[in-house]
Amino acid sequence: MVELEYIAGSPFARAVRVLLHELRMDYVGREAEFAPTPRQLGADTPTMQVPTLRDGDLVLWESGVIADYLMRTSSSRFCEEPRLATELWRPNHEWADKLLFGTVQTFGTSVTTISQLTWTGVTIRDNPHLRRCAERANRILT
Ligand SMILES: N[C@@H](CCC(=O)N[C@@H](CS)C(=O)NCC(=O)O)C(=O)O
Repeated sequence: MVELEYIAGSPFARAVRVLLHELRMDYVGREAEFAPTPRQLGADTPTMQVPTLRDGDLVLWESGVIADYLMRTSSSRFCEEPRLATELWRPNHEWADKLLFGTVQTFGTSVTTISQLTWTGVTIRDNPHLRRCAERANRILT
């Protein structure tokens, strides 16, 4: 069974958990219970981030790579209605799907940058880059 390391507030990990649910895949979730140090989070990966997926000896990080792997290796949901796409990008909508996916990832990066810096005492009020992140997140949503 695959194992997923995650934290509850991570939008990247949430996307992978939603996909695991949609694929009807059982998994062992390893949720960090307190704000861990970067060294503890994603300790087996170069990015030191979550989500991290383990499937036997295989360790994967980056939510998009994990999603791609799960969709290609799982067959559990593809005969059920409504059918799921079998790949991350629909063949006839490749560029639109890639743009949408990249934009959602950028939204996640913007909001997690704001929250992680806010936890360390740097707020949107103090910091022009965080204001830009907030503006970007807002624009993506509208
Ligand atoms: N591009 C990565 C982003 C993952 C990410 O930003 N994870 C955050 C949680 S939302 C994290 O692990 N932060 C801990 C840290 O940076 O130390 C992905 O898609 O998986």
